[in-house]
Amino acid sequence: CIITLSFAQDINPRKFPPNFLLGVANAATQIEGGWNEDGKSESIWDHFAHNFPEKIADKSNADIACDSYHKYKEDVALIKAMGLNHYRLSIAWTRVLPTGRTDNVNEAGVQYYKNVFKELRDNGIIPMVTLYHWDLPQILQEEMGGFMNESIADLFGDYARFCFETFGEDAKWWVTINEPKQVCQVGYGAGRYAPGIKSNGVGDYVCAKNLLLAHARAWHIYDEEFREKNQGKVAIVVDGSWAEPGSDNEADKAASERALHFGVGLYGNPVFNGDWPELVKQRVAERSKLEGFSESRLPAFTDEQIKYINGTSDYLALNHYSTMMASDSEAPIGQPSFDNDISARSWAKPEWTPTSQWWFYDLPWGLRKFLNWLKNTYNNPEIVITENGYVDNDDTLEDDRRIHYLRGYLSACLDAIYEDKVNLIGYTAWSIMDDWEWTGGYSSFLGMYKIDFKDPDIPRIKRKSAGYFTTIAHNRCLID
Ligand code: BGP
Repeated sequence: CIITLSFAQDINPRKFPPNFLLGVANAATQIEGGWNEDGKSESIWDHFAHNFPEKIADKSNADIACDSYHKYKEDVALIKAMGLNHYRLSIAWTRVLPTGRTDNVNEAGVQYYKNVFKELRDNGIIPMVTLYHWDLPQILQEEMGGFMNESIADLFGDYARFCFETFGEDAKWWVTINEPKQVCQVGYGAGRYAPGIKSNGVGDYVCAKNLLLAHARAWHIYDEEFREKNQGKVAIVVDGSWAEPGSDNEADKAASERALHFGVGLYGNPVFNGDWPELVKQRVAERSKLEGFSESRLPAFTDEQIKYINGTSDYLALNHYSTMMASDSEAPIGQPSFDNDISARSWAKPEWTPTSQWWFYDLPWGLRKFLNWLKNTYNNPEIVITENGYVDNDDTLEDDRRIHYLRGYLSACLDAIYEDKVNLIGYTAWSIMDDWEWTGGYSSFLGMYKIDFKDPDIPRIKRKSAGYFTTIAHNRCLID
């Protein structure tokens, strides 16, 4: 990577393309703290952690978290020192619009984000802003059922317009909704995430439809009212593991396709190709019929809605952490659920080396296959990896396992760019520092900086991986 001539990347496939976004990501609930400070209201995750602590691994909450509400300057300084040119953060709906509606603006909350954007601007760091990283105002959940109600589309649209208007000069990269699969399938289907609604394969899909309408509403608002002036881009984040077929037989290959189309396709297909994936439509309809439902548990879109949603992601934003194996397994009829609709047993191959978490594998070839699948399935979109990182269950500073992971996954990105011609334009690591990991609380570690949550000063402490990522960012080249 010492070659610095302008044609460097032609002859050095370890160098990142000139405008490649290289950064780190985080989300309001997970880092900010100040959960009820200066007029912020309660979000569904505040409520969930306060009222059902037994659902959080260490019974913790995000009341203080990394205290970034007060320490944002320190965070930006770290990002700058690492040589990164891009930071993905989220706005807490509850901080700027405590009632969830635009008739009640919290000026102190708005000022906080203005300060963060100014800090980023002064340090030459490009913000990528997520509007919804899971923190619905609790009041909207209580008053209208959150994503189970179609009118969430208008409310989310109003919130999005408010943010585009208020922060649009600073932020050109927008993400509407982070990981809809987790919002709907885990929040409104399985009930393990806030708001904790268990609905057995019904709410999963009602939520998915309303969420896509909400996303599309925000995209159209940007397109019609702000694009010309601000020249930005708006996308939805899809997430998933790569589903490696358990064997070469056709049934396992079909199981892998099912896992991918139910996982990413449920949200990617309507947005990039129009409508739900065909195999998802067929499968949920068949199973619903056998289960005695009068119609499919997957609500249909009208032709108008299909048109409205199609084409509403200016790039494909992908969160990806791991690979799992998918093999065919027929789920019993009579127990409706999203997982039973997929009917693919997910597990690992015996030859894969386990990591600290049962579900987590360091298999960079999975990312490369996934990127190629997305390229082929969604007509070669621009792709930004909006999250990727190593989950540890111990908080060691000597995090060689994280370095190994980062090296492999970044290398897979470069192979995808130069060898497979995937239109990958950015990579965002999760994360700069340990944070509050939802139901994982403070016992799941993903940071390149450790946070000492027990110390009242909540210091950021450098791990070995921070040094590694800094060298890469400064050289804009993958170092072995
Ligand atoms: C994603 C979320 C992030 C972050 C991350 C952690 O699902 O968007 O907010 O929590 O997961 O990863 P993991 O689930 O691998 O611990």
